[in-house]
Amino acid sequence: MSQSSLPELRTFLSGRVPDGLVAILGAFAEASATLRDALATAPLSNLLGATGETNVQDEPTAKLDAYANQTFHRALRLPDITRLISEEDEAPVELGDGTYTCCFDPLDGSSNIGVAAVGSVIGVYTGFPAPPFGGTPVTGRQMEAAAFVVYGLPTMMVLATAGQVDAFTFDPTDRTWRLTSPAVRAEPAKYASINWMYRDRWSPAVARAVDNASAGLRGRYSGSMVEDVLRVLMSGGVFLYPEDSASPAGKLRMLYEICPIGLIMEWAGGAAIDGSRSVLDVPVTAPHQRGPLVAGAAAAVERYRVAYTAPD
Ligand code: AHM
Ligand code: MG
Repeated sequence: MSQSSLPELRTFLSGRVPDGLVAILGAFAEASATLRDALATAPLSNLLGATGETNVQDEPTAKLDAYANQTFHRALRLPDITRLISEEDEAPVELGDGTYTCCFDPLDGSSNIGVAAVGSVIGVYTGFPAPPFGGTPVTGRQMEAAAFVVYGLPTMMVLATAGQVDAFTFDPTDRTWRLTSPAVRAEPAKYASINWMYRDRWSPAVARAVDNASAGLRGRYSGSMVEDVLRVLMSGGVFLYPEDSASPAGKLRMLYEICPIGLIMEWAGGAAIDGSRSVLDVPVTAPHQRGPLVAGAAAAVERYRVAYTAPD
C-alpha cells in the first residue's frame, strides 16, 4: 500500500540543492526505477547472460550491464552535465559545458545478476578538469552529491546531499521514491563484510588490519558492494575490499564506486579510508583508477587504520 504522506524525492530535493542537481538526481532515480523493472523480469525477457563482448576493464559484459549503461546514458543527457564517466565506457563522454560531471557504475555486483541483489552507484562532481583528464587530479571532495540503489525487496536508494544522508524506498504503486529513513547515521559495528577467501593474497599489514577491524564482529558478504554497504550503514559494520596480490591497487574503482560510498559514509558519521587516509583525499587521475576501500562505522575503520599503519 502506498504511503503517499511520506516526502517524495523531488519534493525533498527542491530548495535543498540547486535545480540542476535536482534534475540529475531525479533522472538517476527514474532510470533506476526502469532498471529495477528490467531486473525483476530478466529471466522472462531474455535479458540474462552475456553479450559476448568485454568492457574496458576486460570483464565480460552481461546483457544487463549494457542495458543499464544505456538506460543511465539516456536519462543523464541533461543541460547541466558536462560529461559522463561510466564503468562500462572506455572514455569519458563529453556532453557540453554544464557544471557537473557524473560518474556512475550502472550495475554494481554483476556476478549476482539473476541470483541476488545488484545495484547502481553515482557520484556528482564539480570542477572536473577539461579533457584529456589526467593532468589535474580530482578528489572525492569535489562531489556535491552521491547515491546508490540496491535492487532488492525493498528497492532502496541511499542519497547524500547537503551534508546529510537519507534513504528512500521505491513505491511501485505510483513509481515514486519516498523518504523512509531520514538523516541516516552509521550504526556501531556489528558485521564485517569482506571476501575472506582472499586471505592468502593479503600482505601482513592487510591481514593484521582486517583482524583488528573485524574482531568480535559477525561475517556477511554478498559480492555486491552496494548490498554489503547498505547492511553496514543501516545495521552497523565495516565493509572491506583491500589491495591484494591479484589486485595490487585494489579492485574497486575510485570515481564511481569508492568515492560515492566514501561521501555517504562520512556524511553519515562513519568513515571510509584506503588504509591510511580518507578515500575522499586520494588524487584521481584516470577514469577507471582503482583503490582499496575500508568503509563503515568510524571505530572499526579506525581499528583498521591503526593496525595497517603500524610498523611491521
Ligand atoms: P562490478 O562493478 O564489476 O560488479 O565489480 C564490483 C564488485 C563489488 O560489487 C563487490 O564488492 C566486488 O566486486 C566483489 O568482488 P569479489 O568477487 O572479488 O569478492
Ligand atoms: Mg561495480
